[in-house]
Amino acid sequence: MLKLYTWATQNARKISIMLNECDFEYKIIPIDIEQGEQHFETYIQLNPNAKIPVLTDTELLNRSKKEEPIFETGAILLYLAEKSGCFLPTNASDRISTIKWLFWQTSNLGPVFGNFSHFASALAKDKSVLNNYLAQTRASEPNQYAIERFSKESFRLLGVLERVLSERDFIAHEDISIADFACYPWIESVWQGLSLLNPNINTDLRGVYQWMNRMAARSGVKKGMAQLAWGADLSKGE
Ligand SMILES: N[C@@H](CCC(=O)N[C@@H](CS)C(=O)NCC(=O)O)C(=O)O
Repeated sequence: MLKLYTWATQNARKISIMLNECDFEYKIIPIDIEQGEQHFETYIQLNPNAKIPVLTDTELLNRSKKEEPIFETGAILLYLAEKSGCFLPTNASDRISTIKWLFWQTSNLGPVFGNFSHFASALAKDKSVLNNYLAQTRASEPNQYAIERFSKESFRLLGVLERVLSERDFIAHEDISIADFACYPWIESVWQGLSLLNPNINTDLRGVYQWMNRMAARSGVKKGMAQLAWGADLSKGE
């Protein structure tokens, strides 16, 4: 039995996409980060870093025969890829390419887009255009230096992907992989904000835009995105 301790955010959607793409059954345990539940002692025991998501698996036990919780989305994706035998190739070069792009996402795209959203969302006069979490945690006022720094770096990172995606259909190699699942929810969530800065984004970054459409058309991606869409009701548990 798999349990996903989570809230509805873009980091969490990487995992709900993977779970749906692999047809895994799983239960959602809501951790309401808008109410600070990530800081509860019971949750800190699962993730000392106090962030969602965490995955547990009754088949994954530690040396004391207790469930070993998995935190960090990159680690969760690798675990699920190994468990399912899907979306992480066995041949050495495609496998390491998948892993390197996965690390690229968690150490570049995620943090930079997160900072971009945090600072740029302070420009929104009407809070209701933002998701609840951003409305609650965004910078208190626009900081021009930070907005410029993180929007410039966001476009640079998308340019890195554009070079790759103008040559092939998916990020790490010819087939879809956990690297695509890691990048998609983040790019989907900032695209509209970035298009306010560059109205020609769909044509300037045509390869990335077409990849987004390819990703959005997949049924596992659709289900995973919908399950943890902003404001989704997680009380039903699946
Ligand atoms: N590097 C972590 C990032 C996780 C993360 O930042 N989660 C956010 C939600 S998207 C969170 O828990 N925020 C609550 C907080 O920062 O207190 C991962 O990939 O799992």
